[in-house]
Amino acid sequence: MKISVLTLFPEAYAALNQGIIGKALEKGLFSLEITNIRDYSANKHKKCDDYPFGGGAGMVMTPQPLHDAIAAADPEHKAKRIYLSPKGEKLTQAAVCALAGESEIMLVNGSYEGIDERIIQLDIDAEISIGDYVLTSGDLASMVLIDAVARYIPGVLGSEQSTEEESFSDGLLEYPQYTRPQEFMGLSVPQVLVSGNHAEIAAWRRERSLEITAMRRPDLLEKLKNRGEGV
Ligand code: 4GX
Repeated sequence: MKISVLTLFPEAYAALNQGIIGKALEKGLFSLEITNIRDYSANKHKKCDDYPFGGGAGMVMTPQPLHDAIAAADPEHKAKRIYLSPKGEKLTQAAVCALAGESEIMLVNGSYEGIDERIIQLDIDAEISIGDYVLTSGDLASMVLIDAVARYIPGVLGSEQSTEEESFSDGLLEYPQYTRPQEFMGLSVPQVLVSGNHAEIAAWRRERSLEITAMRRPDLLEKLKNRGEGV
């Protein structure tokens, strides 16, 4: 998979050269191509924003640098071109999984009060939001999306980790995890987890998943019931 990113803050993406995603990039399991939108500004000062028509606070990203950067990064429109915005469709695990099935995605990042609407009309295939809050640019949202999508690329997660066994994939929140030592600050690991009885461990984990989901995310349980899944 190829992920291209268009941004005014290319250095921010160094954050992805760490940990599991950094390792996956080193191994070439997917590629990341970062384009600095400013490099495409035809303005003599490399300006990429201007005042909004109609007035109002803040600045809007001008269409020319964005349009030219998009055309240069994806001349044959092979990529699914995504604009990150609070107005977009909410990112879910199902949407992440679907995006991981694309061969190329492009993430277009707006700063300030957003980008000229004509870019969305002309060049963008989908608008995605990572949640109902407002960031200063799309870049952290893009990195969230890249991180979540990368987990589905074969080889990115170790064989012991899996995208199957965790929260949201089966529609439930995850059961609690424990590791050594067996006692810490007077708190013991639940006895069943050290019993060696795998059926009892699985049953205990299922119970804890159902319990925490009922407590914190009853909406998720409701969804499972409506899908006719026995929970
Ligand atoms: N999920 N932001 C986009 C610029 C902007 C402002 C107004 C359109 C309208 C965000 C999110 C997010 C901050 C990215 C504002 N674009 N992106 N940017 N929530 O908050 O994805």
